[in-house]
Amino acid sequence: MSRDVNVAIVGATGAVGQAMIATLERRKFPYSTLKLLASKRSAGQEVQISGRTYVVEEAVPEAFKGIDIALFSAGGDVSLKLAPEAVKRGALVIDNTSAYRMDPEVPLVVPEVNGEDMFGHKGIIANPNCSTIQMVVALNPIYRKYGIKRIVVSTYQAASGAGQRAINDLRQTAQAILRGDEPYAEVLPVSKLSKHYPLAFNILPQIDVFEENGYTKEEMKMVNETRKIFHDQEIAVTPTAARVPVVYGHSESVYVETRAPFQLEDIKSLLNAADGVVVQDDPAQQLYPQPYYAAGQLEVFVGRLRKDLYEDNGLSMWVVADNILKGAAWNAVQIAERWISRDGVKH
Ligand code: NAP
Ligand code: 3JN
Repeated sequence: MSRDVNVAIVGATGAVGQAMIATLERRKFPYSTLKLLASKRSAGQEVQISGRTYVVEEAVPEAFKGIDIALFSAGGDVSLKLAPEAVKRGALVIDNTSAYRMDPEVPLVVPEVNGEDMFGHKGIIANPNCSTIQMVVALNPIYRKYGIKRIVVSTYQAASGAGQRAINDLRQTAQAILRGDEPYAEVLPVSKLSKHYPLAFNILPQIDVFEENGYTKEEMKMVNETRKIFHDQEIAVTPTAARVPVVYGHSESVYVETRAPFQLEDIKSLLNAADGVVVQDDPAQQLYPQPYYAAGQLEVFVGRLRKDLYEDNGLSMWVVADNILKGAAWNAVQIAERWISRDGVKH
């Protein structure tokens, strides 16, 4: 039995925070109060939501008094500092950063895949990385029936995954190149590094910083998060993450080796019946998922389904989703919806 809840959004002025506000409105989420929190810089800023004016407040511990659900997307440092403060004051925290994802005490949840895990939380529920979310939604029905031994995935990630500044960088480098000028890039591949490359008319095979093993942090998130969500440390994940000149919508080429043999038609039926999945797979009609059309949608789109030419248990597919919605804001709001519909707001 649910009742109206008091919700706070931390990082409300950011790309993900704005999408969280829009998603709460789109879903008619039953909040009785909504508190918008950001840094000191934005305190006092006014935001219009469904004809009402909200004033952004600074995110400080006292701001969580009386809050039932706090949606965090202001970066890992802010979550590490303020999520425990929100929990201490009785809030359920749904955290969009990587701060707590691999903490064994914190469930890492994609509702279509391991929704039940959320009910074991101790105050914080973590939202996975966007690239992991769309991949596991597409793989879940296959994993449940046939098991998965190995995944080889290449991502084609949109600029919006790196925030508003990266979107601006894509636009201004595209305009410069189209004018015939030398592009001046300021943000990507990683904004804290001094060396930047234009994303326009280009592909950057680096998302986040490199680790000692030669994989990037983004790639290792896909490895570790996938295993945690499926509760299966045996799955081998081989990722390559790249940034492409698309504004919204991550795409992934996914090759998977199942444990048991499968028929392709059965995989299509499973995906057609799966929660949160839309199959777009008709080569005769040139029908396949594309980020241009997935932008603004809540589902994960799957197509280009085909059996491997050499490996009997091998399957290839193309998976696309809106990285800011299913990859972040919608997954978080979906967790909040499940929480209030099953247990009310008490925890
Ligand atoms: P963004 O557009 O740069 O927004 C950052 C937000 O954080 C702004 O609202 C900013 O407020 C706020 N903020 C920054 N420092 C703060 C502080 N000290 N105290 C309180 N608020 C502070 O970034 P974004 O693209 O929305 O991403 C935000 C975070 O979400 C990322 O760092 C990441 O952890 C997470 N994220 C997750 C996924 C995913 O895959 N699930 C995808 C993208 C992002 P001001 O306006 O006041 O600066
Ligand atoms: O680059 C992308 O497409 C997704 C980026 C996600 C991101 C960006 C900055 C910090 C994350 C994340 O959610 O993994 C984080 C982080 O919290 O570590």
